[in-house]
Amino acid sequence: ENGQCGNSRGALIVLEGLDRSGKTSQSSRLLPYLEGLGFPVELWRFPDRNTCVGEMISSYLANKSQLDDQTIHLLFSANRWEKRDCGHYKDKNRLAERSLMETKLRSGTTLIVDRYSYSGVAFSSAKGLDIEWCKAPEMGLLAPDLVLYLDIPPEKAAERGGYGSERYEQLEFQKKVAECYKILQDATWKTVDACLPMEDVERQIRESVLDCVTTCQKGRTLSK
Ligand code: DGP
Ligand code: NA
Ligand code: NA
Repeated sequence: ENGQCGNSRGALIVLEGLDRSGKTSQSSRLLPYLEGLGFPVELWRFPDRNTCVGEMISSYLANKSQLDDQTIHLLFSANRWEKRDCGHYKDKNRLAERSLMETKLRSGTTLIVDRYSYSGVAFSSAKGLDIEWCKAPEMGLLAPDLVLYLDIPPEKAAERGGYGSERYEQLEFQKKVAECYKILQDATWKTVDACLPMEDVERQIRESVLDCVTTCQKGRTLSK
């Protein structure tokens, strides 16, 4: 009875947090949980490195290419836009086959998304870019129903198995990102203490998500 019916739509659930905050583990644990309850659900992530834009982002993150801060900001944003949905894309065969966000949600599929616009604004404004300028290209993307912020002190995150070699995985920079995230919190946010044992984090996430998915099924419209 949890499946799609009538006007019901899927929920757009976003996980945010610093690198090594546990988003990726928690989102992959959330997937089988919701599936087990009978909800149609998919796990997405941004950046999506599989598109042409995503390949440029990936190369930048690996320090294999250099781009100025504004340019990479707009590419991250474009990577979200290309996965959104747009009526006129449907006429173009190449894109028609892609499953895009709005179509998925309308058809009743819940999306768990590992990073979204908040990463876009937090990571770029941490470099010193104007926050309003950073927000502008995100406007018009689908608004999440729930943002789960996995809260962890940057020092603690850095201790977790160490960072990889990607561009942003440095303690001093992550401290700035954490400050920027704090400014962005809004009514859709649920902050979860990511320092708790994994099972406790998981339990809190499950509770909030179940609430959200149930509300969305009752026919809340998609907002932008
Ligand atoms: P991930 O694949 O989740 O490890 O993300 C790769 C890195 O890119 C990570 O350090 C966070 C950062 N990032 C994710 N989204 C954005 C974005 O929209 N803008 C910027 N500037 N950085 C982002
Ligand atoms: Na990362
Ligand atoms: Na991640």
